[in-house]
Amino acid sequence: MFESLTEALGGVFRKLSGRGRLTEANIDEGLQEVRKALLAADVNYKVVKDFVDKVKAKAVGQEVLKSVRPDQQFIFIIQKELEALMGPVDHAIPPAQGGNPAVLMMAGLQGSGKTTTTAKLGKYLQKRGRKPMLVAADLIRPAAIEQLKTLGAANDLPVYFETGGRPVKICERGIAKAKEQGCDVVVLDTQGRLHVDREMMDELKEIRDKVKPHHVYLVVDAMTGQDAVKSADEFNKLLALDGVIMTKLDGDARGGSALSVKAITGKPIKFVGVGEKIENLEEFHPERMAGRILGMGDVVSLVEKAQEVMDQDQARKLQEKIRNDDLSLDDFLKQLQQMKKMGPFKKILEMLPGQLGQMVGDVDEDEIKYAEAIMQSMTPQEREYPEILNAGRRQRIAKGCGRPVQEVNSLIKQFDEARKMIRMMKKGKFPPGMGGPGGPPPPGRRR
Ligand SMILES: Nc1nc2c(ncn2[C@@H]2O[C@H](COP(=O)(O)OP(=O)(O)OP(=O)(O)O)[C@@H](O)[C@H]2O)c(=O)[nH]1
Ligand SMILES: [Mg+2]
Repeated sequence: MFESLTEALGGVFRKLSGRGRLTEANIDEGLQEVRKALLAADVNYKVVKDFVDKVKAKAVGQEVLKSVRPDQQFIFIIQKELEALMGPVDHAIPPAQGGNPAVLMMAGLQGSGKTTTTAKLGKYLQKRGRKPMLVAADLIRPAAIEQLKTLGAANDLPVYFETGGRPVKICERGIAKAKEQGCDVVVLDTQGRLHVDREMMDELKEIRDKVKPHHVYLVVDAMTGQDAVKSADEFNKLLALDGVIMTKLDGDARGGSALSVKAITGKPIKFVGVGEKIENLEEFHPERMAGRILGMGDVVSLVEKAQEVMDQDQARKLQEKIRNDDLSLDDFLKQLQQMKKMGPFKKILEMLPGQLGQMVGDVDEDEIKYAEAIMQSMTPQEREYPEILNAGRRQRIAKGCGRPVQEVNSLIKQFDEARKMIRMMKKGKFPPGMGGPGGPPPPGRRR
């Protein structure tokens, strides 16, 4: 997602970086490329035109600062405009009032991800101390109720359902039930059709008018590209949406729809779905997304993710060990296992800023699995004191995990090197390219 856009923009910036200053001519040339890159990423053409005009107006009127390179200046303007294009976003979910739960209504076309997102949002809220109740109000698709019940049961989320009847009544009774049980937020799952049609819209409007949800969210599938934007516009006109939840951003969608939704509908993306699992729902932050598009990485999300899965206690112990210089292979293994909880490595690395992300960009998931297997074939003593790993022990480990002994050797070597690097960093000597106090700045790929 966004890789080709990032690549293309990187090319534009590299070209500009050789110029002395921003002139109208080189701005035009750069913008021409930006325009092409955005269109290729499937951004709506009207949005592209507007965007380019705005960037140009800002860039041309810009005081040329001596200390700032033209490419940096250009990137800064584009970053700010990208943020403005997608934001601002308020993720707040209203609180319960006078014992009445907040009500969130989902709407969207068939297969966009409403039911999955209903459960994800329930989990998201539960993690933040809310007491959600999910309501199965899709009476059209035969398996819809079962699907939500299963998701609820697997994730400790109560689900209100009836086997037949009118969705609007089911929603009303579901909300009453939620109130009775002390739930403070209700998420309504509704039916979806292949296209925006009269019957679906009448039903959704009826629910909206009678139930008066605090927020109506449209769930759209990023993979459907500009169609997602078009349907968002139609839904918005009929339902007056509060926000959009874009799903399947983990797929190979080009991402243009994420850049177009707000400009076309006036409603921001509030959350994004990044996988099929219940925890794969993230708040949408335009400034982070803009950073990611520009190849500067989404370090903030990465840190948040790490904090969510890392065992704080273990992290503290690890810091302690690094300080005392007694890092063992056991710590290495634990670290690897914690990292694995953050999700596929490829996804993690995508969030790192340009150069760093590319440097480690081709990690093989299998290699990581093998490394884990090798370390698990060691005895606790061997992991604690890697020095004792002689040839005989290495042979045994290789047999134990079914990997060639060379692989065992290279893992031990890597560990040694990591240890050396940590020692160097502790002494204030940073390895090339990693910056560090007083050292040269990292050779940014894009800036
Ligand atoms: N990869 C990926 N798959 C998703 C995501 N969100 C939903 N899905 C998948 O998309 C498919 C459809 O999701 P549903 O939640 O059933 O969609 P729906 O909108 O309720 O569909 P209908 O009830 O038929 O209208 C399922 O296979 C989900 O697992 C996402 O963010 N990433
Ligand atoms: Mg559904």
